[in-house]
Amino acid sequence: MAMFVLVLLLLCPLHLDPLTSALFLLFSALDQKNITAKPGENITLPCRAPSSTNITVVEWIRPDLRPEYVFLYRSMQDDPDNQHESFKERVELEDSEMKDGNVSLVLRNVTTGDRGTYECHIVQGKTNRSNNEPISTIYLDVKLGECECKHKLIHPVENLESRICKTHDEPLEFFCGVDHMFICGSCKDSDHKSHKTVTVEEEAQMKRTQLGIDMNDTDQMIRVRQQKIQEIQDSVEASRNNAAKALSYSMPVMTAVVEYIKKSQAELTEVIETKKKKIETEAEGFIKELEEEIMQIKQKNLQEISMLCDPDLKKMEQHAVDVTLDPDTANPWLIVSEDGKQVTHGDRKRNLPNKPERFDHVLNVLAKEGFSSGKFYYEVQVKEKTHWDLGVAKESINRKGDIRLSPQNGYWTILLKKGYGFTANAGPAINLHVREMPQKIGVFVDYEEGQVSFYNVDSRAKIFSFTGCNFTEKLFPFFSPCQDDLVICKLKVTEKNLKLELQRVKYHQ
Ligand SMILES: *C1O[C@H](CO)[C@@H](O)[C@H](O)[C@H]1NC(C)=O
Ligand SMILES: *[C@@H]1O[C@H](CO)[C@@H](O)[C@H](O)[C@H]1NC(C)=O
Ligand SMILES: *[C@@H]1O[C@H](CO)[C@@H](O)[C@H](O)[C@H]1NC(C)=O
Ligand SMILES: *[C@@H]1O[C@H](CO)[C@@H](O)[C@H](O)[C@H]1NC(C)=O
Ligand SMILES: *[C@@H]1O[C@H](CO)[C@@H](O)[C@H](O)[C@H]1NC(C)=O
Ligand SMILES: *[C@@H]1O[C@H](CO)[C@@H](O)[C@H](O)[C@H]1NC(C)=O
Ligand SMILES: *[C@@H]1O[C@H](CO)[C@@H](O)[C@H](O)[C@H]1NC(C)=O
Ligand SMILES: *[C@@H]1O[C@H](CO)[C@@H](O)[C@H](O)[C@H]1NC(C)=O
Repeated sequence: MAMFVLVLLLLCPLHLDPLTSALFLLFSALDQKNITAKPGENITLPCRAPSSTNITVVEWIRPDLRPEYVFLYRSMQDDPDNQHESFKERVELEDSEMKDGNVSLVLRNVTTGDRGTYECHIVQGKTNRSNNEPISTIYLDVKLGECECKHKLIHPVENLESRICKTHDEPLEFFCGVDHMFICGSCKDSDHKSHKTVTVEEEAQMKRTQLGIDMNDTDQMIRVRQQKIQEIQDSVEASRNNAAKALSYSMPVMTAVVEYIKKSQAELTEVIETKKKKIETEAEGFIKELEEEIMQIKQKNLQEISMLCDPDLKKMEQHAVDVTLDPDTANPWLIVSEDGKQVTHGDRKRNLPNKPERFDHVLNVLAKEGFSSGKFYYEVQVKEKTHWDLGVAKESINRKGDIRLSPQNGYWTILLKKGYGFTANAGPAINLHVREMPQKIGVFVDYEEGQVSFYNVDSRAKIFSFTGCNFTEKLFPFFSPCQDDLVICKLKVTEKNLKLELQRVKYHQ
């Protein structure tokens, strides 16, 4: 970069042109034609052939340039192919017909680079080229305006020394294209004789041109990139606009959609809630109705059951028999009343003969009447008693020692026992649930059906039934008052039953 600036400074016309003008003053042309011109002028380099006949070749050359041709005419036409670049489009013969051997050359738009010696060569007819001396030599000097004062010319240049050849003390007027250095006229004619050299002005011009191209290229590249940036910015802007547009279009739509969905959701929720509530209310109503119906059905059932109870028990009562206790079977601690209707736990064990039919250990007693067919019914008062057994037993039961009451052992009984509750002795005991403790127990037996049923006489409700029994022996009413007493109720016994009973008693005895 520094180098570049230096070259620029060095080549800047403002500094150079006074220099070159000064150089012109320092130089003195030799024996030749001198022409002086100002830059931008059109000039004519005069040349006339010795005769006007058959000019076949015209060469205007600058011996210091490569290629050296300033202008070339041959084969009946201009030949620009070998022409030095700097003269292209700027030169032409003054008289294209070369009348009178007039081969003067017009040089347009003179530049300081045109300064130099020009030689005019011609070939006429069949003349031999070996002796081709120039027919005209012209030294062209290009001067800038009025700057001819030495003092004035030197002054603007600060370091003139750096522009003076160290070897020859001559101005560095040329640039050697081979060694890439500034040289003076003497250098040019000696060390650099075979080198291609150009004037400082030419070099400057070239550099300027090159620089222009480079700058043009750089400018172009910058321009391309700026254009790209602009395009991208435009595209971004377009995209931004599009996005904004899309947003501005879509936002209200999306908002509307969201609003719609929210509204729909709310509506749906409400509908569902309403439906749910309606169904719940309906269900509650139904359930209430059904529960009421259940209650009614239950009440009806209860009524029906209690109504049913009545005729049932009534039927049983038709089979009432007169039952009397058999003192011969009573445990020695028990006392049977005179009429055989009551059994009481005595305060002492009586001394009685141990008959086979007597319970010797357990506080039991049987009735005198045994039944081996038909149906019979009797009632026992258990009011306020806390411990008793009641039911029927078959004749062949064991009456000695401890006894376990169960159908397997020939007993079909129920038991109330303080601390144990109300149970049926059905092998494994079955707990009996009653609303209130019965005051009077009704016992009904259907021998053929194999049924023994117990009733609460006052509530006319069945307490328990042994069913499906296989009776094969005579059955006797069975009582166990424990530490208390039991009373057999007096029932209205039909004539028929009385007769039956008598038969049974007879049979028993
Ligand atoms: C060319 O010129 C030389 C010397 O001037 C002469 O000897 C020679 O014959 C010439 N050639 C022709 C073809 O004219
Ligand atoms: C050309 O100019 C130089 C220097 O100014 C001078 O020495 C020389 O005599 C001039 N030649 C003619 C032909 O005028
Ligand atoms: C030089 O010649 C060209 C072409 O003939 C013309 O256009 C131009 O004006 C001339 N320049 C000067 C300074 O006379
Ligand atoms: C050459 O020709 C041109 C144009 O015809 C003319 O103006 C000029 O004076 C001629 N030069 C000579 C030296 O005859
Ligand atoms: C003359 O040459 C200069 C420098 O090379 C250039 O800027 C200018 O345009 C040229 N003028 C003509 C009329 O060709
Ligand atoms: C010149 O050219 C003409 C026609 O081209 C020709 O007839 C004539 O002989 C030539 N003269 C010389 C001296 O060559
Ligand atoms: C620079 O570019 C412009 C336009 O592309 C063109 O007209 C001009 O001749 C160029 N200059 C150089 C020195 O290449
Ligand atoms: C009842 O018992 C008797 C005698 O044990 C037997 O022969 C009869 O098959 C039993 N009947 C039923 C239905 O169990």
